[in-house]
Amino acid sequence: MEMTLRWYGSKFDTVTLQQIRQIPGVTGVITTLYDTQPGELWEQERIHALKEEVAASGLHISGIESVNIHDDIKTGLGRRDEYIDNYIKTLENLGKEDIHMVCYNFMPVFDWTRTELARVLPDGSTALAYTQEAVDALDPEKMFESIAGDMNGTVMPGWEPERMARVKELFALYKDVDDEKLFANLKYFLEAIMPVCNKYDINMAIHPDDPAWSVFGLPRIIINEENILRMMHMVDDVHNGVTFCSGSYGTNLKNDLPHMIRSLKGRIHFAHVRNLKFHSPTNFEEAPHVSACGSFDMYEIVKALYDIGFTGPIRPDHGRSIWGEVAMPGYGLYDRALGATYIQGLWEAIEKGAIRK
Ligand code: DNO
Repeated sequence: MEMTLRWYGSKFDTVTLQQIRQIPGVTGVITTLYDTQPGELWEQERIHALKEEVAASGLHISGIESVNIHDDIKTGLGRRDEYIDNYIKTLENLGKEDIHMVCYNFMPVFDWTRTELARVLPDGSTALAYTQEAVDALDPEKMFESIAGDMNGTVMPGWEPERMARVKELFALYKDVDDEKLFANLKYFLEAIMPVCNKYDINMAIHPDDPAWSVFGLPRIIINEENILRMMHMVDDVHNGVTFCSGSYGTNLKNDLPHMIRSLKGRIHFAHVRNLKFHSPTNFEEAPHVSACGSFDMYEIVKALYDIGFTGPIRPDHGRSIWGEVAMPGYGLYDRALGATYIQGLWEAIEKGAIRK
């Protein structure tokens, strides 16, 4: 594995490349052209400039999170073929710049959904949190408004104000899209992009739906082992893989995370490792990465990744806001840096333990 950190680019992130470079063991960043819109073609020059900027700080680009998918592709409507063509050209440009991993999601309307961005924990830190009760009580059109005040002036991925202004229209777009339709549209997209992925050896890593169930009655398909295996088999190519995000699959306590990792051997191209603390099956917060602080056995999760021979980029995921840091919720420096060193500690112990046996 390679330890990485997500970085949104110097115009958008409160964390600098220099700071990331100083986190022990972190050698790469997972980044994006954050100001591009879904469906837009990424020019090679811009990718190249980003690559140079990252390289100048002594790091490199380990992958992209995300090249977002236009709603016409997810719904199978309108200009989907044109947007798929742009996606293919974007992948080609990434490949030419020697970038080989792309994370994306196929979630309708909302990307990841949390109902609180700053739940205060007993130690005074704040964390992202979710309760189903809050979602059930909310008009989806008010979802953005309900959390916007806690975004610390940042633009959160999937929660861009321009997109949120169109929520009603987006809901209308998905009105005839059910799980089967979404699977079919995903298949159509994957089949179209696999040739370019093969040509440039680009690993596509679909991000799970977060939370891993339907919200606001919208279809959500990347939620459990059965569905991801279906997705992998329907376009059976090694480049059609997944982002294993413990905090997303883990929202559903029925998902056995280490078991899922083992069943996805060879197709996990990217790992997001984080812990959650449950108060009930539908009320949880994003805990510090350490096992003792949350509900997951992080040792078992990292061990499963080690056991399947995972060699891709791994990143700590959302952190709490600690030590007074003001940043994009989930994406401050300090708690994620602690997460990065903790995960590396687990990895080292597992690796050395395995060698000595
Ligand atoms: C949230 C992230 C997601 C993820 C996308 C991938 O913090 O994990 O926004 O990046 O779903 O496309």
